[in-house]
Amino acid sequence: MTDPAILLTLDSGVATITLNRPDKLNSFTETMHGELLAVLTQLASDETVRALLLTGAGRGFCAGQDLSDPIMRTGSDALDMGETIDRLYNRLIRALKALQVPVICAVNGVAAGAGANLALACDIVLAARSASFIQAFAKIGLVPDSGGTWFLPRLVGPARAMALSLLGEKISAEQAQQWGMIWKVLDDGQLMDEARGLAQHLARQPTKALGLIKQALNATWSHTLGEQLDLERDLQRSASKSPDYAEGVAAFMAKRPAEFTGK
Ligand code: T3D
Repeated sequence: MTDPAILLTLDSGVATITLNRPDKLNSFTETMHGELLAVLTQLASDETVRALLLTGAGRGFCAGQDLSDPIMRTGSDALDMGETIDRLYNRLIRALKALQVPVICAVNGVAAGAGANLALACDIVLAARSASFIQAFAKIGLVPDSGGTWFLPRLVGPARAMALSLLGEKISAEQAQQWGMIWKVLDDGQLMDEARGLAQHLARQPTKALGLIKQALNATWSHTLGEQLDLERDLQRSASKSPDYAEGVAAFMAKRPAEFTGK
């Protein structure tokens, strides 16, 4: 029996997904896509889940597409990468970005190609000091996908996004942090403890409000200031009607820690 390509654990409101093809640096096969999408779909409708942590097994985070997978039939008429991008990678990134709960990525090793962009699609990205990021696409005659041409320029600016994409150069986790591509670099031995701690912290916060914050910040890129002010008004109206807002104010006034339910 083959090992599952995706491992899922659920604990105290935190879902942890581990990409689990360590001997291939957790690169994507069609099977892994199917398992990951199924898990994300399951989590999206599970109200007990209040934070998601994504990481990889072994020494890599994810090396993008498994170049030996049959769907990569190079030179064959049957190959329609537009179709596989639509059906697999675009669905994955859309499903991940649609999650209302905070998504933390713990990049435990190399993140290449679609693996790098999968990490960038997450809300808070932590990386081990030994990890690295590579827009590997141009090296094999492809174009960055999985949202890379959308995330990268917004995170690091157009000059760095262009050079990283055209050169396919590996950058270190520290460089990625200095450029604002990721949130934090941690010593390798501390990465998972910190990532779990962060996920557990977020799982105790006002989940509904966090979802609305994500909605606001994700919408900002295509909005004028006027549109964003209107959106903030609408989201604040919604947040202010939540039980967690009532609890937050009550706890503040009573000088006690808030006990948010996520509602
Ligand atoms: O279908 C579609 O829609 C297409 C979508 C495409 C999206 C993409 O992601 S395209 C980009 C694909 N990814 C790459 O081009 C990256 C290829 N890998 C590498 O460049 C290097 O492996 C790394 C820089 C990531 C890591 O280098 P290193 O030296 O640390 O490790 P390694 O020795 O190269 O790899 C370790 C093993 O993993 C090795 O297997 P072996 O020899 O021990 O049996 C290697 O072949 C395997 N591996 C690594 N990446 C992939 C892979 N096997 C299949 N596909 C991979 N992407």
